[in-house]
Amino acid sequence: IDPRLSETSPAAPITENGLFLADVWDGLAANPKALPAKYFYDAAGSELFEQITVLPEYYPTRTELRILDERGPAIAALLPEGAALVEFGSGSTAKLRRLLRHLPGLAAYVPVDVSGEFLAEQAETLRGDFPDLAVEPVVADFTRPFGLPEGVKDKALAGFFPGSTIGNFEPGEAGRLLDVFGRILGPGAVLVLGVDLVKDREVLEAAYDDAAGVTAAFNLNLLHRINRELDGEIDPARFTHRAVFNAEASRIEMHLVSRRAQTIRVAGRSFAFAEGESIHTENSYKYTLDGFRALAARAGWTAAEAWTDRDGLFSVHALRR
Ligand code: AVJ
Repeated sequence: IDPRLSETSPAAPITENGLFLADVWDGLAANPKALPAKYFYDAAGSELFEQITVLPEYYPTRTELRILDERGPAIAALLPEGAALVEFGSGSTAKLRRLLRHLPGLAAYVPVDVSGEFLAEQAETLRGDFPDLAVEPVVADFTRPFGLPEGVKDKALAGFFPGSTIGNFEPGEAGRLLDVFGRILGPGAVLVLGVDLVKDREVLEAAYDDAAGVTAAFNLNLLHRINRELDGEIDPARFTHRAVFNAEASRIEMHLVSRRAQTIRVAGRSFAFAEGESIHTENSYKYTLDGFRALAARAGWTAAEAWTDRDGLFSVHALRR
C-alpha cells in the first residue's frame, strides 16, 4: 500500500498529472514542506523564466553567453575533429548557437530532452540554419542512462550542459549525474558545462529576488499551476516569495512563505500551514572553481580547463573522461 495515501484520500491516478499530483501531495505532507523545482516549467513558467534571463539582476545567462562567445575558439580546440555533440536537456538553442559558430567540423548534434514536441521543432529550425549538421534528437530523461543514436556511436563524443542546471541537484546527485554523463559519452569524451559561482550574498539574493518581481511571479506560478492542473484551491496571494543564500550549504533557496495560518486543499486533500511556514521550492547550488573540480573528479572526470568572466560571476568548465 502506498504510504502517501491516507484512508480518506482518493488515490492519485497514474497519469502524467498523476505523478505531478503524487509529488505535490508528498511535498505538502512532508516536514518541512517542499516541491520539486522541475514543476516550474509549464508554458507560463517557461515564459517567466525567459523573462528572468534578461533581468538586470540575473547575471548567469548573459555572463555564460559572453564566456561562450569569447572562449568559443578555446572550447572548440578541445573537441576532436568530426565529433558529435550531445546536449543534456536542450533549452533554447541560443547557447548552442554560440558554440556552433566555432565548431565547423562538428559531425552531429544530439539534443536530449523529455519533451518530444519541443525537440522536433528545435531540430527543424537547426537543420534549416545548419544544413551540413546531422541533428539527431533523443527523447529521454537525461538523469537516467539512455542509448545514443546509431549514427553517432562510432564518433568522438562531447557533451554540453549549459545554464548551471547542475546547480539544481544536491551535490551528491550532481556527482551521480556527471557519472551518468560519463557512462553515456564514454572514455575520451569532453564535457562542457556551465556552473554558477559563489559570490556576495547581496548579488546572489538580488538575482533571485529581482526588483520587477519576475522571479516572485515565477515562484508563485507553481501555485497557479497546481490550481490549473490539479484542481487546487490555493489563494496565491496568501503566499510570498523568499530567496535566501544558505552559506553553509552554498545554495540559494527559494521558498513560498505562508502569510498567515491557513489550510489549503489540493484535489480533495487538505494541508495546514502555520503563519510564516514555507514551501521550499528550489535549491540553486553555487560552487567555487576548485569545489566543482573536486565534485567532477569524484565522478570520474578530469578538469581540462575552466573559464570565467572578469568579475568571477560564472564559470564554464571543460572536463575530460
Ligand atoms: C535554470 C536552475 C539555472 O537556478 O538560476 C532562476 C532557475 N530559479 N531564477 C537558476 C532559476 C530562479 C535557474 N536554473
